[in-house]
Amino acid sequence: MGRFWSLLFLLVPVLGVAVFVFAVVPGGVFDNHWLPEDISQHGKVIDDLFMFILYLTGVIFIVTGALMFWFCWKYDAEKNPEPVKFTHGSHTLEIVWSILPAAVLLFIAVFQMDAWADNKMVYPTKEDGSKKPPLALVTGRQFEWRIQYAGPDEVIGTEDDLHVVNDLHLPVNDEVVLRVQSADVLHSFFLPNVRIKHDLVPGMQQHVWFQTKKTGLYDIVCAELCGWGHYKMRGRLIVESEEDFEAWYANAVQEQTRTSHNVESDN
Ligand SMILES: [Cu+2]
Repeated sequence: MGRFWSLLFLLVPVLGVAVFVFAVVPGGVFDNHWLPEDISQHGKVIDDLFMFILYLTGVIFIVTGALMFWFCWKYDAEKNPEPVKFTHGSHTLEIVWSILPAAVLLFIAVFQMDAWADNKMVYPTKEDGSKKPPLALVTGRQFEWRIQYAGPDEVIGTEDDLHVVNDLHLPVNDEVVLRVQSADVLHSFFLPNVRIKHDLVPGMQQHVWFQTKKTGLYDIVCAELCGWGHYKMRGRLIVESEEDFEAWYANAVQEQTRTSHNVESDN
């Protein structure tokens, strides 16, 4: 019976690695079902860190799985009639397996510092050195994304703001700052293709910034279970050329003015 359990244990690392391989092989069962396409300037740094940690933990996972299999196989009770001798532990071993993971974690902490500082600490500035104002305010609420563009005066909350729901249009290649907030519960503003994921905490005004490098239609996802309708909290990120963005913006402003005039005349 011990042999059966040994082989079952061996299945864990074998299947784990197989699933990973299937996921990365293009044209395979899952057809490159791994990280979504990266369309941001800073994405490579994040992906490299991710892969580094994946390979590191992957090696430990395989070695641990193989060792567990080997011990189960070798010390099967049916094949080893001699009873086990228990010891009260080994100080040396305990020190080694405490220091090794601590050193690895410390290494990762130091290794990722530059990536964190470059992408999260250095707030974008204008040419004159002043802080770049947010292009729009994104509000997560049960269960949609409210987007409010600051407009020509670059101030959010004024008359010239443009209000949109679920569709975030952005100009490509521009460094974009967004102010993000929640109107009710915890949400997480997730742009998978831009490698941005930011928790929205009620009562907090926060900023995210990034620079895209490719036009196209991408997803906005909520990455925090926020209630019964969480699944439908899906928006669209439309990255377009400067001209297309300007054209869309002018058109949307016109549309907004027209509908608000209709509402006024209805009253
Ligand atoms: Cu949600």
